[in-house]
Amino acid sequence: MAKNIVEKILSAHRVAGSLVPGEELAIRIDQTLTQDATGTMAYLQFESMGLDRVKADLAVSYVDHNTIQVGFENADDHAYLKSVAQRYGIVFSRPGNGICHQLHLERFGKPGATLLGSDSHTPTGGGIGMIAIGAGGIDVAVAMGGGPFYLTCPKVTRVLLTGALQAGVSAKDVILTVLARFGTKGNVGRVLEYAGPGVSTLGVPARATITNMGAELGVTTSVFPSDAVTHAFLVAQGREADWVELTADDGADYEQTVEIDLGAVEPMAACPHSPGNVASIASLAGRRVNQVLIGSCTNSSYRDLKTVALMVRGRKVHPDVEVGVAPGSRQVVAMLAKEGLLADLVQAGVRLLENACGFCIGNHMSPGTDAVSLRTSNRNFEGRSGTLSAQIFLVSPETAAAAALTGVFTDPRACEAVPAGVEEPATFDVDDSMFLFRETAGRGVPETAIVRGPNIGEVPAGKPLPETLNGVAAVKVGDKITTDHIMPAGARLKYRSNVPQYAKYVFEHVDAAFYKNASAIRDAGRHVVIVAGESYGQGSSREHAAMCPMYLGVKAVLARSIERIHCANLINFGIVPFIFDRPEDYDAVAQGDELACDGFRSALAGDGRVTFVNATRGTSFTATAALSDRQKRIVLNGGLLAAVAAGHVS
Ligand code: MIC
Ligand code: SF4
Repeated sequence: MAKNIVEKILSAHRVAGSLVPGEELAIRIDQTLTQDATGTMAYLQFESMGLDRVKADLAVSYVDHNTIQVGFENADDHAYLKSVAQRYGIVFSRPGNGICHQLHLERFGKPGATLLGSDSHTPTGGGIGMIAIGAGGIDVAVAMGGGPFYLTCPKVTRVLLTGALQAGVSAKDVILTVLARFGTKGNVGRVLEYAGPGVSTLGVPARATITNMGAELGVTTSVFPSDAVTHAFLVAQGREADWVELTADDGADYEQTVEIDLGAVEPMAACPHSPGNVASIASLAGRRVNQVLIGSCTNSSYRDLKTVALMVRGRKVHPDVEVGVAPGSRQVVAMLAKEGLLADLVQAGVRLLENACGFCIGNHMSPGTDAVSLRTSNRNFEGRSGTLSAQIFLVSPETAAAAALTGVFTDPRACEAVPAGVEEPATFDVDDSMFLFRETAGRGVPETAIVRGPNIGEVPAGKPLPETLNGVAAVKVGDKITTDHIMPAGARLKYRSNVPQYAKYVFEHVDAAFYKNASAIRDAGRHVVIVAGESYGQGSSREHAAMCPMYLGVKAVLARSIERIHCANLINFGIVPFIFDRPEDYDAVAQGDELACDGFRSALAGDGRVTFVNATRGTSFTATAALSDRQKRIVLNGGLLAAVAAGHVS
């Protein structure tokens, strides 16, 4: 039977379950990646599984998020991660090597393979033809140990690309166009498979920009074919042996096909405060800009930054705009330096930033009050930049550089500085010396002592689900609440390895009293309930957005809808993800309401439909947690680790 690319990779990796869209499927994972902000917890959980080494073909531990090192915390984390990597056979990417997704694409990504990463932008690997999925740290820990990854078998949408991009328009504008079409919610359980004659006009890093920001759609992942362009990229990286051709069979089936004419794509921006809030640059032209930041895992490749350097070459950045560039990897920095392009940036007045996440996660270069900041990154959630009142717009490198020069939103097609077209190099400069422990990868060095500084805490233990829910709606939030709202990063990022400390900041900018209220409810022996609107838990994969609420006594989230990765994280930490059976029942619950349910545990063991009695209002309503048998065993035990320890899931 004719297969699409998604079906080909999934069927080759299926270990259990069904390949019918909508049903539970378990797949073998070939490669894993972690980054430091999610990695410490992932490895603490891996350690608790008692294995002597990793079993996946390749496991890489990157350090790219917490590289600011104000105080001892980040450095403690790095030392812990390094020692774990050496002991268990994991490749360790030292701080300073670059951003996990850019590095993985350059040095390890393989067409046709599966990759699971504890970061929501792991789908960047789809640009090289992988099925690359973001997940919580514990799911990645299980995969590192050789266990399968469970997902809902996705529906596949074909995105047919025709034509070719105009000068000044690039991959970021394509994914912003896709976001304008699909929005950031309602795409759960879907994969986008790119196809058509336009594909061959895009280099691998451009494809990776598109699959990277597919995360903002809420899809499981996005994937491109592996073709002659992929071959050329792998040859240029000295990795020709990793290439295989991968295309959809003629007559392959898709749930849906949408067409995008690349020639009609215009320069676009995602306006505050959602990546789905897309407008054309033409409609914003002339508006003042205060800050321009170029980099992040979306747009920090050699091609992107060379384009920027050529645009500012021999010019000066506007005196009212602060401009920063953060390259994606050492390879990019070294090649820009060798070709004199770093000098072009510096001479133009650009601030050179570390090749790390930095500004993107709000722990660097927060803008001023009410500032307008143009960024090439992928998320502009309110407050993520570190400045609540800032207005963040997400744009292409070309649009960013044009604004850096003019001080206002400028359509790059009208900017004479845009170079005619920057090609991918025939050879990249390869230097893998900052990837440690490659010789012992997969085997490890068992005698390595694990380094645990005072910042390295413990994973909180989950408790079995109670028979009676004695709940209080400690907080009621609206639609599109992101994991940045639930568990802020930025200045708080350094507490990632210390749950009791980090838990103090749950909902910090949404309801500053949440920590106090939830702790009081928990300490009174009651259960904390979170009430939410649509698309709860958008954005990052950080399992702390489930782990810290669990620590504060949260037992249930009642929402209109919940996003995929966060929903899986809730289950993994013993919090039941309920969807209101009637969406209007959301309106009838207020913060502080007492929500009780007798037979809570038994109902979940059954069909998952539960009647909640609102004792405060004298009303009742039903909600359902549609869980697979495996997921039921996990929540009933109080989370994945507890379920594994009890021998109830393997
Ligand atoms: C993000 O971009 O939000 C992050 C920071 O990379 C997160 C991971 C994290 O919170 O550590 C992600 O995308 O999953
Ligand atoms: Fe790092 Fe930003 Fe990419 Fe997240 S989105 S991995 S913070 S660069």
